[in-house]
Amino acid sequence: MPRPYRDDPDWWKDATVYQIYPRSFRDCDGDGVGDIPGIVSKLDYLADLGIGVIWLSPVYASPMEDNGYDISDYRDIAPEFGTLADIDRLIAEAEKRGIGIVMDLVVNHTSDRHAWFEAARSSRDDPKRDYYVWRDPAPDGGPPNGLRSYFGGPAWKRDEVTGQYYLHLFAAGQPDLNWQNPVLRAEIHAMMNWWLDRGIAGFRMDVIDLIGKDPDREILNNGPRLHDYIREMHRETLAGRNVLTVGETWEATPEMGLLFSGRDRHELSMVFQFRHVTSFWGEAGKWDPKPFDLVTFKRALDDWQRALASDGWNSLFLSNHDLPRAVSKYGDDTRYWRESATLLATVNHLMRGTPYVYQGEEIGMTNAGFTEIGQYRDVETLGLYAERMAAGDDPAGFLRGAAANGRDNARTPVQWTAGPNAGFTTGTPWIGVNANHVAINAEAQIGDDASVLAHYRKLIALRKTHPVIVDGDYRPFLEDDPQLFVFARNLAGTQLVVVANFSGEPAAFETPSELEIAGECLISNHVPRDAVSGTMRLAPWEAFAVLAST
Ligand code: TEU
Repeated sequence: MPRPYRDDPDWWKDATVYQIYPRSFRDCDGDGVGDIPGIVSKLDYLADLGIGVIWLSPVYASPMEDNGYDISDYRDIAPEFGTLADIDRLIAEAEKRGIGIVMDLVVNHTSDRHAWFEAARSSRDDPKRDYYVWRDPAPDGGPPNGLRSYFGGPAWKRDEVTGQYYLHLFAAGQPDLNWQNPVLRAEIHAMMNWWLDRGIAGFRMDVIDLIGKDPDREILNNGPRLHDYIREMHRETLAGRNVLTVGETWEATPEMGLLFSGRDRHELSMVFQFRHVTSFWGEAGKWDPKPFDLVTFKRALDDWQRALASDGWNSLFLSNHDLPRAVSKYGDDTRYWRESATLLATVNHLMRGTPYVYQGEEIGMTNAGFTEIGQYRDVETLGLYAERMAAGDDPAGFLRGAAANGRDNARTPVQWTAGPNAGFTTGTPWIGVNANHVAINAEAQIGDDASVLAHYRKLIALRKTHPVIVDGDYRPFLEDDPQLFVFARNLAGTQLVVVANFSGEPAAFETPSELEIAGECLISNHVPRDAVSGTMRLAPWEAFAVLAST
């Protein structure tokens, strides 16, 4: 099959992206850690699912303080994951199946073991010193200002050799790069071109909205020169190559989304926005979750749909390696597990944008169910736990927050079979396997037409055969309804109506007159429905989509 991304500059609009967190995907050599040969061994499974792109979380050389988001060599692979030859084989084998590989570009920071940082910290006069952000101590000898690390504690660490502090917005082993330095920027561009020349299909850009930061004014996201840097990056690396780029932008507003992804902006294909996620974080952030409410959730998504209606492009995702499992967060992972997992997929895949599936989501994997701090491996969870306990917080309260929103929820091994370690490894897994793998696993769902997996396969196939799913405009209905998620997509004489009962209770849906149609049931997780009309009685977590000519 030809590479889908060679000719059409917008090829990524009808593709579905599958995210792999390599450490937890599949282990081939029995060391308990997933690896690149493990990914190659599952390419047929992924091709069968129908995805067009794999976004690979970092596989580069790394001390693994943050599972590879701390890179010590951008041009090498971590030995536990494999070799450069393995990645070349992955690119080639994926390409044979019409799948492009998108690499994770982590350039807000490196590892403190990167050769650049080792040189930089060696003396104040080293030519690489300015690749990082160094400041003198405050008059009292403490950190230069009050910036905090996202992983707990101050964002500055004093380096004994030179007596200055360096900035680390994440772990102390993740020093921030200084994007104000043009030589550093040129190094990054060269590295990106080196990867692009290897035949990858694009980049997912880690915390890219932080690179324009002004640490002295404590401006982090969306700093003054952010768009200049991205446009320069585009000019130097992406221009003329039909690749997919998606920026991780926690603080982007819908208006900023248009700046990042607008047609003539020459920046990115799309960004990940997080308002539908952070709307349910409390005062103390993710560790203090707020109850879900559908009206707020719909508003967050609809605002982005509206803002990017005629220019720019949305990414559509409900989960990733930093978030809890979607079915546990937004659905019901016990009584209505299958229904709610398929409802969430239906809604996510049928909005306007490129859908993302996080590994295991397609089989309805649930949160980890960890109850003790010793089960966690995540640097963020452990860092914040230490910080909160030192401040005298209640450990049980923290553990409740971590069980709801901690990053390890999404990092338990992919459940391939009902067998030992869910078929992930023959060794000892680096993090606990969810006990529910005996019921929830890929093997049990392959060949079952009523499975969550079959539902994903169907949704992914539908976007390839129905242009209205890719190009149709989006119109929300019943925006204030706390139970129903309803929208229409329209394109040149066709209308697609999507109706979802986002609750464990039956619902009565009074069809608005604009949505009265009779046609074909494209997908359903309950009884098939080929019309939308009158008062419809919906089952708990029922979702369906009807397509008709208008
Ligand atoms: O995530 C950025 C990020 O901001 C989240 O870790 C976030 O800070 C946190 O969940 C909020 O509580 C990216 C990667 O996706 C993540 O895995 C990395 O740890 C992080 O950047 C550093 O590279």
